[in-house]
Amino acid sequence: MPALGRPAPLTPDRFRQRFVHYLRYIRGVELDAATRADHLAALQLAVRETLIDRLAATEAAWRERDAKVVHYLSMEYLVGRLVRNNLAATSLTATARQALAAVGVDLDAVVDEERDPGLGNGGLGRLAACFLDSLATLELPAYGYGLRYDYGIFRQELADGWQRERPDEWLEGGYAWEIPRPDLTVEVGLGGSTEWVRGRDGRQRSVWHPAHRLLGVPHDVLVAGHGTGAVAILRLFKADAPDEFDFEIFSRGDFLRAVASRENVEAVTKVLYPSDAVEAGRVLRLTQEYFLAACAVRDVVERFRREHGDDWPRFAERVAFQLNDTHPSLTIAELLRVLLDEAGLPWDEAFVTTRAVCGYTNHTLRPEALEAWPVALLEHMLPRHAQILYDLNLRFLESVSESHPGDLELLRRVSLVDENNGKAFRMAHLAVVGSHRVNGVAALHTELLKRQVLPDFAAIWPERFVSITNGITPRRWLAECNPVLAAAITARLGDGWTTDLERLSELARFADDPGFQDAFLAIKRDNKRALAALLQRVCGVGADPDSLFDVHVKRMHEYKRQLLKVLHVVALYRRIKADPRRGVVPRTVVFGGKAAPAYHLAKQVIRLINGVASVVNGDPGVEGRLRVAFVPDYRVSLAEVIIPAADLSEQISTAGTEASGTGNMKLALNGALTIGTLDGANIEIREAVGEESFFSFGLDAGQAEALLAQGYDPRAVTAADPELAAVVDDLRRGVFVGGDGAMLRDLWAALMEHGDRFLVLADFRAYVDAQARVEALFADRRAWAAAAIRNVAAMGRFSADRAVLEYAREVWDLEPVPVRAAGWRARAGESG
Ligand code: 26Q
Repeated sequence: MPALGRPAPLTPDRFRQRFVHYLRYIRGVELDAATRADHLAALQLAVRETLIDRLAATEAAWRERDAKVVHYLSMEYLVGRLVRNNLAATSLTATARQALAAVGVDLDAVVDEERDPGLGNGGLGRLAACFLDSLATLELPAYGYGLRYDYGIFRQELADGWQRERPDEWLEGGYAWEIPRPDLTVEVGLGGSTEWVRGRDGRQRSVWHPAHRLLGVPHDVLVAGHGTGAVAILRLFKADAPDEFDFEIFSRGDFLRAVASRENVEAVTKVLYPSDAVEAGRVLRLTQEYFLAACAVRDVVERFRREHGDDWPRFAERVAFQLNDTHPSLTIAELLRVLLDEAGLPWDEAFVTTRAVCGYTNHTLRPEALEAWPVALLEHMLPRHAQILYDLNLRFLESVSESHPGDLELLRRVSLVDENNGKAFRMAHLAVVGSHRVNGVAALHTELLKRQVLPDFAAIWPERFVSITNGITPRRWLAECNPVLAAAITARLGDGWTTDLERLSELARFADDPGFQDAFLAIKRDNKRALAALLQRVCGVGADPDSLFDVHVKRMHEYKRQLLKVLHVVALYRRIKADPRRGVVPRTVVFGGKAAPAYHLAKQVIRLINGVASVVNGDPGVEGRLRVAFVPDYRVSLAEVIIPAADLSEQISTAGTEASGTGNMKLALNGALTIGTLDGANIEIREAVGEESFFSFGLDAGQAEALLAQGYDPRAVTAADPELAAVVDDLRRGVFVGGDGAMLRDLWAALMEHGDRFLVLADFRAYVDAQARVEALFADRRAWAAAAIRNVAAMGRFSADRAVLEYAREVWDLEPVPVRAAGWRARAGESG
């Protein structure tokens, strides 16, 4: 045990013993009969043992200091594969490699067996995972709370060029990283009614009698800090039915109903909603959101009570909650309920406490993506919470009318209840009223949030709004996914830069050093060869590693404008066809991303990309000058291969629509130059790397907004540009889908008949011109290498460590707690 002095160093020999032990006693196989899956599980368990030692040390340190702890609440976590990450964090990579080699097992092959837990959609979920990595690394006491979905984001297949969704059975065969905690199971109520009763103090209080009780069973995944002994705890709740649930009904002989009810309960964490578009308003989604909030609050309150009894004034000194978008915003109502009804606090005290502990991060400006739940639905599902929300609204509106007497319009606008379109609770308003800080995720985003989405709140509480630009963990997104580049950097800067990313700035000294340029280009070329092999394997596309690797990977969305990129590809193809001997910069265009299953236009774009790919790749006249690949099932583990191989990063959202972006940071950190609009964090990346190393183009947010407001005529824009007109006409005629003009008609119509709401046509010419500037620079290998190296050197600010430290200071008031007990230091021979 770590508490009893230094553990014996974990030698390869002892690691091998652990490995063989788990093979035999957990998997029940001997070495010679073990499969790859057995190897993976035994390896995971062997590493997990070290993480569990660290957990004990971490919790002891928190307890000893009586530390404040932040609880990050998110419906999504995209943690990715963990073997490589956890080996690196515990300094056990070399030990494990030797240990496995000694029994004839290749570590890299085992690592490749691991599945991605797809418990998220995209950026918001991956951000949560990066933040846990940083919290652990910075020794900031943290829990992540989430749901343990049986089915994560669907697996994407292609059938005739169309997206087809397949269930993601990520738990099949077990998930060795998780530690079930049935002893910490919590109870969650749902439905039923409320009743007024007179308390002993003579006051009337509301008592909730839920109709149903569900259980939340925690499953913990430990997130190891790098260069420290600390871990963060990712606690995922699985919905379960209490035993008596079906037993009562069962004993009445109604077996089928019993099964049905149990299944209804378990359905709550059955599947992740695969959408940040279209959906919403769904009962099951609201149930999921409440389930997360209720499990988290119960877990935190129980721990607080064990340690501090009912010393509620101390609650806000020990606890912070961070709401990852409005999805967990019922946390505010649930905490109020517990403090009022269970702790018996007066309203003002309950509210001041709730607001002091909660912080809200907004991730979207799109009005259709702002959550609003029908009042009737919430009253039915959570009658006591509905009461509390009405009380809260009343007090809030009273305070507003005191400071703005007579302004009824203002009251209508800021109310927690939208009275316009069939009464609904506005979750963003709840999150702002119930939090002491509200943050946007990039400077522009926060400005637009204050100006467009929540202007009245920004006027009432200007000090409540702060901007915290997103970041990414350089451990996963450089050290692990691009180890040779990382080693080249370490050779120049020494180590330590992965936990102090600003030190990358020292790399600028080597930008004009031909030796480092050659090394950089050779590493990039190797990464491109690895990606080319993958493209051959999964897409049947042969790519030349010397071509420009042009990468557009992210969720499929109109506002992200994959369509603009395809139209550019069509233009390039037309140029080659028009002038077959034309000298061009050879280019490989790589797309990847999932479309929400109900998102028709996004699915049409996937079909178009695949149509263009098959025509272009199948045309012998192109002679390798242009290749197009759509990589199916884009996910964290594929990102780790694609991103290190990119030359050019496509960040081309309509200005004012992408809150921040984080793929933009990952690509730039791996030495891709960016072609991008002045949107989200692109603006800050451009500022950091300098205008000459960033290919910006197109309308800015103000211009885009103005153009759409004043009315814009896509047909006139198209008619005025012959190349664009020809490209759009190819789309209309179905040239890339076998001449079927009907198939992608809606896509064409979105541009030409429905106003081109994302300004694809408006930005087309500027985009094509910017691509010409890209080609000119790419043709000069040394100039490109110098720019790309400067680009990497400028990425220090985009570490998730910086972002998390800003939250700790400006939102959570959280201090690190050193955890040094478990012999964490990387030394000769390494120790565990
Ligand atoms: C809401 C209601 C019902 C069902 C689903 C949802 C839902 C699910 C996922 C709403 C939104 C999301 C995901 C949003 C997201 O990923 N946003 C991205 O967050 C990143 C991290 O801040 C930013 O970098 C991106 O700009 C932003 O698009």
